[in-house]
Amino acid sequence: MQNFFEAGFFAGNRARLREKIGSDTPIVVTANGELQATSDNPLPFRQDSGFWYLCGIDLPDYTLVIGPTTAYVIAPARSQTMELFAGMTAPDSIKKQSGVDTVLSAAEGWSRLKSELQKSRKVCIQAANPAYITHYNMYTNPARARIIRQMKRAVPGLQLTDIRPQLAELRVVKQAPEIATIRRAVDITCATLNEVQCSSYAHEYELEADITCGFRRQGAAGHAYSPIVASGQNACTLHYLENNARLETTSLVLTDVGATVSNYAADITRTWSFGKPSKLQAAVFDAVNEAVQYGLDQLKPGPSFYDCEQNVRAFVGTKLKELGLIERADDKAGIGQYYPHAPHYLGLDVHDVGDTRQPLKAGMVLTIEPGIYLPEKGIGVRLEEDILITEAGCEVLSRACLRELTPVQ
Ligand SMILES: [Mn+2]
Repeated sequence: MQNFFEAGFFAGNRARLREKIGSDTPIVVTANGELQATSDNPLPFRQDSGFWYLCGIDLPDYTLVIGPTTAYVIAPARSQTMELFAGMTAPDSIKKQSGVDTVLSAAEGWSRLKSELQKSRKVCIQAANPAYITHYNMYTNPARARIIRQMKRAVPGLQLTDIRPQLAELRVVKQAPEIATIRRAVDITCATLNEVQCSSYAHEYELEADITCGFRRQGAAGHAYSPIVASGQNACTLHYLENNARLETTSLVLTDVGATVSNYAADITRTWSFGKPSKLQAAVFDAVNEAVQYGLDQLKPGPSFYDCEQNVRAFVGTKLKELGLIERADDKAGIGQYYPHAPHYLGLDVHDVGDTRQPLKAGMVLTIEPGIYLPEKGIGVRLEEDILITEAGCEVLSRACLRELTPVQ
């Protein structure tokens, strides 16, 4: 798979971040650590997106220090046994990938960083998430909290500045190599979905297996997030992940999947029918399909993503009223019940960073994903397109993917 990222991309990101922060305070950013799955077996490693954006190193436990003029990388301390199992990473490959010329051992790097922090008394960091995010019912990677503790212990009274907002401002507008990479991930996802939509299956997991196969066969690293293959009523559980049910010809099937390439995500949803759709299934599909088109007409530089999304919601309201599901088209609570989504950008994180209230700008990548869910009828329809904002309006990156209720078999 072609790698679109050269050292200059990461060096540019470091320079832009330094400029945005507007001070000489050292910036210290840590890689993620490995998380345990079972005994000595880790979960698949996923790099911290902010760390990757600044140096392109895809390995655990490295530390990046960006000083006022130069940067250096601190390698993790590893026992000989660990190196035997995990393999050594040559400093040269790290220099080449990141464009950072200095790679220091753990001992040397930490002693240098400590003396720099003792002088500056201040450090810029990506603030740590809480260890457990109650809203998501999810533990977070402890690497950021760990490095913050380590620095505070080394330099009592150290002042921390959170750089996540500045980093998000940079990350939300995509550069050429990022757009090329997202395009690749989206193309792979489209080609795979087109294949599976024109095949027949007896179970959700068979469909999932062919999607996974399609992604890997075309060189993607895998799924950007856990794939959702949900038929009938299951489609009304927005993050249904079991993917185990039998596929009935009377049910619609919803797939929400995205390949990942160089850590960038695609995120495409299609809903289709294996048999002849019922009148209601067809009507709900048409309503959602029209909402997609309505959304695409809104997206251009100028208005905020949030405002565009509000307009799509209002449009879905008129459709829900036509379907007889709500009495007033402006019934916000009613719309929210059928259409519970929040808008999101797309990038290194599938729900990427960036303020949705700022005006849209060329280079932003986002998705539009209207859906209507009727659990009592066993119908869930969602359609999701990946979109690049351009000077002239927008480009639907996922346009190659069929968006039909009954794809030709
Ligand atoms: Mn999405």
